[in-house]
Amino acid sequence: MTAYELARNIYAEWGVDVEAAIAAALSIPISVHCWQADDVAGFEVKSGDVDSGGIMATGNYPGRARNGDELRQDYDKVFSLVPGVHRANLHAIYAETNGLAIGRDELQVEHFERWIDWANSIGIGLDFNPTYFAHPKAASGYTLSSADDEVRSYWIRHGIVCRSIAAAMASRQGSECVINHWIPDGSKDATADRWSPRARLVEALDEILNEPLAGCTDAVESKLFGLGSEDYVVGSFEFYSSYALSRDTVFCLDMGHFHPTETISDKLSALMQFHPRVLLHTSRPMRWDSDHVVLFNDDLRAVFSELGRGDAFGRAIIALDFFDASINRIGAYVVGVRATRKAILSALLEPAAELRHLELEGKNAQKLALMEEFKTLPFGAIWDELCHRADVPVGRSWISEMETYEERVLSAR
Ligand code: RNT
Ligand code: ZN
Repeated sequence: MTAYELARNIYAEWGVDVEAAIAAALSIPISVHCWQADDVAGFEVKSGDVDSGGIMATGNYPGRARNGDELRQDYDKVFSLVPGVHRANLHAIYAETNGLAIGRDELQVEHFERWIDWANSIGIGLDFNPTYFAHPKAASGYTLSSADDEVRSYWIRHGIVCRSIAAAMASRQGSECVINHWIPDGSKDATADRWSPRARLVEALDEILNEPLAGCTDAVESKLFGLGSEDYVVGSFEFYSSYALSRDTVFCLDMGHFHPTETISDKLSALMQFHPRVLLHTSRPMRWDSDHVVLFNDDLRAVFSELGRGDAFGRAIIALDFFDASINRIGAYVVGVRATRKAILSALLEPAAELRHLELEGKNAQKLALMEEFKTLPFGAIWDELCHRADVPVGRSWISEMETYEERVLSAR
């Protein structure tokens, strides 16, 4: 008997259908962000230094992708090392404009033509994000909520052109394109007026999202604080949760956007009583919103376990959001994507019905005991089998592929 068969039998004794769990785990899409490949730099023709907009990649490991071809080459490598269905998640600053400086309010789908062709050629879907940061017009710290009419309307136009790009992507790929709106707006220190920026943000978003566009699924992402917006973030949790609910828009929760001891896993069963869908940014905050590479740790497992227990995988859109410039970036991707897929598989293997039943019966010691036993079941053998079926490297063997790619490709950049 193989290790997998043994493991499958052990889970079967728990009433878990391992075959069904593997198939389901492989079919859930993970949207892989493009910005780990180049430390959120983008391809824009830049004039001088611009403020990063409150997010920061640290490190200077060699091999950063410098253009679309290099980034797509990195994506191809990553996709060959991770199992299951994936999508690629682009930001507007990854437009390919042939060296021309194009205003963000003038971007068109033609600037993403090469991305769309590539995605279609490898059979994946694209998701999209307007880039409301790292730009001279974001230097004041305010974009869509700015009091300056000219600045605000520039960013409104950006949001509008990005939605039409997302709709065009959706029609070309034959699946929805999720477009996530995150703005850095806020204040470093004690602000006198927390009201007006929020009122302006409601209006600006209403203007951007006014027209329903086929295939374009809008999401809005909240945040607690950012670098340079420690005192006040306009788009807070309460703001966007309420906005999304009242405007039939998807609410996005990033694992790094809360107080250090606050977890998003507890929020899902509350929010999803009301929100039909949520977008998740899997990330790993360390002491703050540090965007470390996602690992298969308790936090991540708890998020997907909640989706499993609530039978809510079909209502969650899963996307990654981390960036570490201090290690091999392909390795960062593969570790993070594999960890996320592992957490999905682990959630689908959980004997949720039995645990619920024990709890209902008041057998709480038994429930706790089973939860503990579950942690040491032979999960590794099932994960390996999933990788094997998806025709990607099993176990540690992908590491040498990363090293070869570094030698041949990354070190030449
Ligand atoms: C920032 C948000 C946002 C960005 C990306 C690049 O705190 O998490 O999602 O990380 O859009
Ligand atoms: Zn995020």
